[in-house]
Amino acid sequence: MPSTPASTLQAEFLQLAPAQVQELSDELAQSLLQPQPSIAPKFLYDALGSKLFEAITELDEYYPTRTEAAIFERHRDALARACGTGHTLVDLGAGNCAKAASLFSALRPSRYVAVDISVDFLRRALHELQARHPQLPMLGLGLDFSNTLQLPLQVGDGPKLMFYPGSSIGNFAPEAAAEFLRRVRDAAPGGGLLIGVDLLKPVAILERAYDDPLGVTAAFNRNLLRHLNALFGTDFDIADWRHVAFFNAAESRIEMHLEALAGAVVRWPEGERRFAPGERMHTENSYKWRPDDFAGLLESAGFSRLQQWIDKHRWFAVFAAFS
Ligand code: AVJ
Repeated sequence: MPSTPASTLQAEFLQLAPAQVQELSDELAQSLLQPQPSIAPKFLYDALGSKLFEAITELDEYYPTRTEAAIFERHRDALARACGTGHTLVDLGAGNCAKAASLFSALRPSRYVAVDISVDFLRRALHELQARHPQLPMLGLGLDFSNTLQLPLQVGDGPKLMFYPGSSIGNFAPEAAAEFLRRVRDAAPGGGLLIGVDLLKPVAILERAYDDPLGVTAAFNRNLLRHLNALFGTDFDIADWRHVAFFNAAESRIEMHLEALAGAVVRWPEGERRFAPGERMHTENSYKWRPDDFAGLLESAGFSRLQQWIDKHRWFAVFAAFS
């Protein structure tokens, strides 16, 4: 009988503070009764939403993922020199874990901690990754870190490199982004942060990335309604809603909305809301930064010794920063 080598590890998995459905559904009901409801982008990520986002990252129009990957690839040695090796790599919003995995050989972490709200998707990704890296201790955390970044003891107390790629920081307005980054810093005392951020660029390029002709981003956005129906017992009819995405120059952000086509109505156990044609629900912001402004944001959150890497089109930036 073939025996498993003693050094082959099993990924550990923890689900933390599973979302309080009652609290969340009260919040949702309240929002749905506003003139212009807004729904937190975290609800885009059920298991299907995570798959649809993965499909988005393969679109020609969606430049962030491949531009960031090219920066990682091109500057892997400089990144490793800046960040050091042998730390606990904490991947915030790990998704399919591909970005972190691409840096394992350069960063040589001693431990990999993958955090994501989309628990089932993460669990599968992590088990596949563990099979490919049998010697690297891995821990999966099912956690909504938009509320808290309290990491459990299982993460260990080794030096940490926080990893927040993909410009997910773009979901936060500047003030909230600063606050979030402060929490990241507090979660890794004496450690570092490696973060990707999408940059300001011509509007046509931005809008095409968030409203692709194949309709994958539209499906990703509209899937939120399916997720809400499953979580909260709303009865959104997906056919009543269309995807809207545009660049808001005053706020320097892409906005995604769902717009009622004809009169739409949604009912839930304790209420209902009617929408006139053209009424919208705001589902996501994706802020676009100037490199200097983002450096200022990192500093205002208490980070120092900043380094940055930018692609030749100046579409995307990767920063290393230390607490
Ligand atoms: C995962 C938040 C980085 O803002 O580009 C992609 C999400 N939304 N297409 C982004 C997203 C529509 C993405 N982030």
